[in-house]
Order: sequence, then C-alpha cells, then structure tokens
Amino acid sequence: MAQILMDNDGVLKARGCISNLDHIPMLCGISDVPGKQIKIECCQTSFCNNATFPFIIPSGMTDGNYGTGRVILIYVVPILVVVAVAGLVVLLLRRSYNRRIRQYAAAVAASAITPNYYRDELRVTAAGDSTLREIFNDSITSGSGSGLPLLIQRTLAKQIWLAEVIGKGRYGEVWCGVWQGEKVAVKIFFSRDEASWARETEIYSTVLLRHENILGFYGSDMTSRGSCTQLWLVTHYHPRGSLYDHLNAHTLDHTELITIALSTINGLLHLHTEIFGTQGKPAIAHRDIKSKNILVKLNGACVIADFGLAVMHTQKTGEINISNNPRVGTKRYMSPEVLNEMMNMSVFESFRKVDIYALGLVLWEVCRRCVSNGLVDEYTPPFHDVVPNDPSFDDMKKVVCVDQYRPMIPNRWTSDPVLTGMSKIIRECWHQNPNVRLTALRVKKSLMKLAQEESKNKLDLEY
Ligand code: C9U
Repeated sequence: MAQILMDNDGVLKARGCISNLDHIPMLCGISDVPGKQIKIECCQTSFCNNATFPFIIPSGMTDGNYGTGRVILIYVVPILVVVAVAGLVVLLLRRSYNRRIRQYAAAVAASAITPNYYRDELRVTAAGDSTLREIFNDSITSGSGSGLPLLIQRTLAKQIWLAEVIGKGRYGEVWCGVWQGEKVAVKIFFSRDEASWARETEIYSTVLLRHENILGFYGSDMTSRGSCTQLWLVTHYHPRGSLYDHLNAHTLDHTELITIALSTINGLLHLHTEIFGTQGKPAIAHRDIKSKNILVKLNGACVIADFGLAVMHTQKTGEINISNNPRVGTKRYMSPEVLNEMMNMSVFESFRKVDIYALGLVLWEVCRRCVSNGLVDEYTPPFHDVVPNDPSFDDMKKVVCVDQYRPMIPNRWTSDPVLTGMSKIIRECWHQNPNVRLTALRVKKSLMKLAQEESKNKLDLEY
C-alpha cells in the first residue's frame, strides 16, 4: 500500500502503511540499515506519514490498524499456536500408542493359548516405520503363533491394496495384494466357509507353524463392510503359483522332481510330528492334500497351504482336536477308508494315513511331468481317465474302493532309475490298506536315498 515516487535526486522514496508480511523487516527504530541503503522513519498517529509526499491513504488504514504489532498478532501468533498444538498432539499420540502396544503385548503374552479371533482388541492404524518382514521376524516373541502381532493383524484388511485375483474356488478368492510395499497373498473366504477361516486362523495362531515348507502366515482379519462380513487370511506370496499350475505349465528334470518331492514330504513330516516343550507343536493332519494346495517357491521347493480342515493331536491329553467344519476333503483325493466310511476317527494315526494316500497321488502327478529319455507325459489330474470332472463321492467310491483302481504308472518310468524308485514309494503311499502305507518319515528317508543315488549317478556321468 506504499506509494513510490522518485524525488529530484533520483532517490526512490516510499511511504505508506505496513500491510503485509514482506514489510515486517522494516521495523521501527531501525533508522539506517547498512549496506542496503534503506532509511525507515516510523510514526504511529493517524495521517502522520502524510507530510512529505502527496499520498492517497486507502480507507480503513488510517488509524494505525496495520502496525507491526498488529501484523504479528494477526499472522504470526496463530501460526505459532497451530504448530505448537500440532506438535503436542503428535507427542501425546505417540506416547499413547507406545503405552497401548506395551499393554497389549503383556495381555497377549498372558493369553497366548486362547484362540484370538473373537477378542475385540485395540486398534492402531500404522505399524510404525518397520517393514513387513522386520515386524514378522520380530513377532516370534509376541505370543501370536506364526503370524504378525495381533494388533497389526487386526488392521491388515484396511492397509492392503488388492492388485489381482490369482485363484477362485469353492472357498472364495485368492488375491495378490500389496502391504507396506511387499507382495502378499490374500485368501478371502466366502462367509459360508467361516469354519475353514476360523480353523486356519486358529491353527496358524496357536501353533508355531513356521517352517520352510509350510506357507508363511502374516495374519488373519475379520471386518464388516455394511451387512457383509469379510474373512481374510494373509500369507507369503509365491509368484510361481500352485504345484498344479506349475505342472500344467512346465516339465521337470530329475533334480526339480526330487526338490518338489523332498520339500513337500518335509512340510508334511513337520505337520505330522508332535514337538514337545514350550516352543513345541501338536501333531497336525492336513486332510486336504492335493497339488492345488501346494505352492512352488522361487527356488523350486514347495510349501503346503490350506489348514481349514486340519486336525490336531497331543499325546499328553490324547485328545483329537477336530473342528465342526461341515467341509470335507477333495473327493478326487479321498482315500478308500474315507470313501467307504471305515476310517477310525478316534485314532489320530488314521488321519496321517489319509494324508499319505493323497500324497501318493500328488507324487504321481509330479512324476508324469518328469522327462526321462526325452519322453514326458502331459499333465492330468489323478483318475482323469475313469471319473468325470468334479466327480461325485459315489464316482470315486466305485473306482477307488470297489474296483481298487489306481492311476496307471507309465511304462517309460521303468527305464529310469529315479522314476522307478518313485513308483515304488507311490505304490506304498496309496495302498488300499492304510496300515501298510509308509509314514511321512519313511517317505522322506526313501526319497533322500533316491536323491543320493541320483546325485552319485550324475557325478559318475560327469567325471
Ligand atoms: C488358489 C490356491 N491358492 C493359491 C494360494 C493360496 N491358495 C493361498 C492359500 N492360503 C492363503 C493364501 C493364499 C497362494 N498363491 C500364491 N501365488 C500364486 C501366484 C500365481 C498364481 C497363483 C498363485 N497364478 C494362478 C494361475 N494364473 C496365473 C497366476 N502365493 C501364495 C498363496
């Protein structure tokens, strides 16, 4: 609002009122600023600066309204107050967050055994600056089974960006998602299959299931969207997809075959084995082993997924912990004793035998895709030649129990030592009599022997 005029000496002269922040450096009392050649003369009464030059003073600025003190009061003080209040709020929130985390960790540690998905815990919206893997690795002490701390699990659904659907089935959908910059797999269950979600959550949360051949678990979340309940299970993401996808798209060499077989049995052996002590686990039987429930890691080894039907057993109590899930295993992979309803459900070993039968079928699917002497078989699911797509219980019962039919072992396998060894193991897995079937430990030992012979043969050929 200053008027600038040139006087006879060619010097710029200005006068007016301090009306914006740029004028603040022109403080009254500074009469001469060295080097800048600014001369400031201040006055404070109405029209006091109207003496030297003609100047039209805008209305409303005649009463010293725009003095320095006034500008500071209007602009600077409110800004300082806002900054101070914001700082205080951030400080208080951080303190409260840290206190709640500590309280929560203590509560979780005190109730580590209780299934946790019905408890209404505190909620936070951020997992700090840690990356997913850092939080995951640190969470071993949180008492939340295999996953992230419960507090963080509870906010997963809000924080995950779902990128694309990678699987659909009777259970619901599987998505590839992103959480804190990392890819994750998200299984979204239909609400009618809540029992599977609850069982899987319980198994992962109460049991330390971390193993290189078991699908890694981050967390589980139940959220309400309107009238709809969403059930999420968040796990590691494996870009190669399921063993079923992999076998459909690729053939295998001997090393790849042995890697798949050994890693799968390693995962199953870990499940089947009870580990005693504080860091222990009950024996677990899977009850839905199939190539779609096995995932292939980037290093070619496999992990077992889907614990929605699993049963647990501890020798100490002798109790068989089976959920009241109406779901049954996949009919194509059902063992003869399940199909003819002769399985002894009161003996945990019976559940292990059912898994081993299904494993035999999976190993057969894998071996067909292994190249020997330049030959390979196309991918087919077991019994593709004798039952329709989506076979009924009775279709399977007729084939497996009445006809006692098993998938055909191709002739070409007999001229390959690895495939011959595999066919022997496979036959002992899918035997009609469950008591004659191999245990997971026996399968692992036989496979390791086969792997040793194969690597020796390979070395003999190379040198
Ligand atoms: C559909 C079966 N399934 C796959 C995954 C899961 N189920 C799952 C199980 N429990 C919890 C969460 C997820 C799963 N999948 C991946 N990766 C993956 C990558 C690519 C595909 C599939 C799966 N493709 C399918 C065929 N088309 C191309 C992509 N990782 C972890 C779990």
